[in-house]
Parts: sequence; structure tokens; C-alpha cells
Amino acid sequence: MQESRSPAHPDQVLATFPDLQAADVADAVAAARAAAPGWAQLPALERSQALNAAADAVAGAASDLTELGIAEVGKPRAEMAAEIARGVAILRYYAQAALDPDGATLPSADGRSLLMSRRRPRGVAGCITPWNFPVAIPLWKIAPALAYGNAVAWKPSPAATAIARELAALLATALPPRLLALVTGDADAGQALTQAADLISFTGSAAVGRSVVVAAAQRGIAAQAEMGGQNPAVILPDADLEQAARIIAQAAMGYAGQKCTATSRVIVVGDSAAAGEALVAAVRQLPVGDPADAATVVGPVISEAAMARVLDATAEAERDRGRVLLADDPVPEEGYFVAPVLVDRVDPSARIAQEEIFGPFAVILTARDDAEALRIANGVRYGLAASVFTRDLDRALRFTAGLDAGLVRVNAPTSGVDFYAPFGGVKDSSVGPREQGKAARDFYTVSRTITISPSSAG
Ligand code: UN1
Repeated sequence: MQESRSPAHPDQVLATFPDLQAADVADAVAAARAAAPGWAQLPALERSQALNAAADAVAGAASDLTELGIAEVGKPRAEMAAEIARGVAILRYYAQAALDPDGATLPSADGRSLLMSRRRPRGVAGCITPWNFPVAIPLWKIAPALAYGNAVAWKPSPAATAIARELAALLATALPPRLLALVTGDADAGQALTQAADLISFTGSAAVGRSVVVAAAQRGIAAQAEMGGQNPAVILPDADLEQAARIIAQAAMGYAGQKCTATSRVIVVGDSAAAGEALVAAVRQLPVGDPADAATVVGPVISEAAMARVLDATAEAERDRGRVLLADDPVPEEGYFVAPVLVDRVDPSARIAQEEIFGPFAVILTARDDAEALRIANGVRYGLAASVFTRDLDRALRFTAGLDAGLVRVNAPTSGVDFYAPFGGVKDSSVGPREQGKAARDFYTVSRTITISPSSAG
């Protein structure tokens, strides 16, 4: 058995659950597969209605889910409530998308036949999700999978098992029996799911994502993996510094930096001392503390190991002759709290400026000019989100064209996504097709080309 504990109150156990073995996972997938054809054959309007009913169920339980998310993954109240509202909106969006055209007709060679391409579901969608967005990420995979006629086998992160159980139970009230299977456990359960499902959608670490994609390729099933980031925010000399600092502080430290879209490198062209001061001041404005408090922006990190990662990165910065601008602000004693850390005078090639720390930790790097800032911004293996702060349209256009990232933002945070727009990165941040928005249909269905000719020459 495994346990999920509260990061703010580690004595509190939220869930105990079995680490399912390969045979259990195969059984769960088989049960979902048996339910899939009936679901696929329903009129799209009925699937749409079921997803709207699921949205109603999640909306009705919003306050319970918010409390559970605060307790289990330490997400501050305001963000957790907003995430659940986003989850409801995602369900409603795909309830509508289920009614979109499901193909196209094309001119036939003989002018009399019907030539069409139509999309149909792939079978059982295997969804492997992280703990940091315990409602939105599962729903932006599960909702399109269901809308387009698939069954789902979902393996949430062990650290978000309690909220996953609650969410799965709410969805089940609106769905046929066994169409949605919840598979609990760790990496082994995830691997077993990759061996059993008909497609895999993964969000999590780069190392695991890559192994999932390799395993999927060996089986010849469709896969998408959304992985890490080392996201830059470039401040150009003409930017509104205070506004940039406010936005970046939130993107770097909100939810203790535990988003793959969080800003972790601030690249300053021009006066880096002024930028450093503005950033320190802006980070200090963010209330750190109990995630249950409505005002909190920076809660705990997920585990003791995550805390150690941030502390090690800070020590490493000092060893590398970086200057720690911020690290010692007070935090609660109990729980996995670590104070926000800002470091400057770091070399862009240092490990702490290259790898994902996944905590409230950001480095400030300096660049002589725009060209160098762009080189530094792109000089990491990841390419998820990037932002640039400027009032100069030409510079904004040059950075927009030059930044190697799947999400590019001008005067806006790297974090935060629009569920109706395609989402994904480049380089080591993503493999496979985009998710969210209309892009999801391409992944959760496969196109068939159909020709229907008259039965006789007449
Ligand atoms: C967001 O920034 O709102 O795991 C979403 C993550 C990303 C999602 C970020 N896949 O942090």
C-alpha cells in the first residue's frame, strides 16, 4: 500500500491505495475496452450530454474538491478554486466539441462516388498525469478522449490520489459503467498502462516521458508527452520594470514554482541591479504560508525531496559564486515550506540555470544585448514557454520569431494556459502532437478514408 500525505501537514494522510500490478492494470484496461464500443456508437449528442452532466457534477462538488486539492497537493486556495473552474470549463468545451464536424468530403475520382475522411476513436486512452494540476491536466486529457468516443484508463500521480478518486467518482456519475478506469500506483502501474492502452497521453518529467514514448513507439500506438521546462522571461531595457517584475514574480513563485510553465530564468538586458531589486521587492509582496489561507500565493512544495532540491540549488549557486538575493524570508515550521529564492551572477551554463528545479527558485542572468539574450533564452534543452517584456513592437516581433518555445508571451507570464488553444513545447519539453483546444481531436481519433460508389453503372 502507498500513502498520499499533505505537504503542509505531513502527518495528515489523505489516501492509502494499492500500487497496482501489471495484471491488475491489464484487467482495468480490458474492462474499459469492453465498454468502449457502446460509447463510441452513441450519438455524439448523447456523449455531449454526458460530458455536460459531468461538468455539473464537478461544479457541484467544487468546494469539496478545492479543500481536497489544498490539503493534498498544497495548492493555494485561490489557484485551486480557479483550477476547478477551469476543469468545469474544459468539460463544457469538449461537450460542445463532440458536436463538431467529424470529417470532410472530397471530390471523388469518378464524380459519382462519395469520398470522405472520417475520424473515429482509437479505443482506450491511457492518461498519465502529474500531481501539480490534479484536476485541469486530467480533464484536458479525459474530456476530449471521451468526447470523441474513447474509453479512458487514468493513472494519476500517487501524490494526488485522493483528489483523483473524488474526480473519477464525480465523472462516473455521468458515464456508463467501467468506461473510465482509475489505475492507482507508481511508475510500474504507468508502465503497465503503456503496455495495455491504445494510446498514451503523458504529462510529467522528461525522463519518464521519454521512456513512455519509446515504449509506445515499440507497440505502435499513438503517444504524446508533455514534460519539463526551463522557461525564460527576458526583460528589455525599455520595459515597464515594475510591471514586468510583478508578473515574473508571480510566474516564478506562484504555487511555489511547481508548474512546468513557471519562469525559472530571468534574462536582463541593461540594468540588472535595478531588475534584481524590483524582482526582490515583487517576490516579497507574495504572501507565503498556509495554502488554506485565501491570500496565500506561495504554499509548500510537494515533498521533503522537493524541499531538498531547492536548498541544494541554493547551496550550488553560492558554490558557483552566484549571489543569493533572497532565500531567508520566514516560512511556516511545519510542512514542506521553503522560502522563495532569487539568485544572480549565475553562469547561463550552470546546472541550476539549465535543469528544472521545480520549486520557488529563479536565477537572474544578464545579457549585453538582445541577440545575446535570445541566445541565452534558447540555450537550454527545454522549450516550453518563454516571455519577453518590452514596449517596442519591433523587438517584440523579433523575440516572438526567435524564441524556441511552444508558448511565447509578450508582456505576459510564462505560466497559465488557455484550454481552448493548442498547448505544447519544443525540444525536450514535448514529444508528439499538441493537446488541448481543437488539436485534441487529431490525437484522440484516427482518420479513415471512405469511398462509397454506386452499385451499378446506371
Ligand atoms: C498552467 O500554467 O496553467 O504541468 C498549466 C504543468 C503544465 C501545465 C501548466 N503541463 O505545469
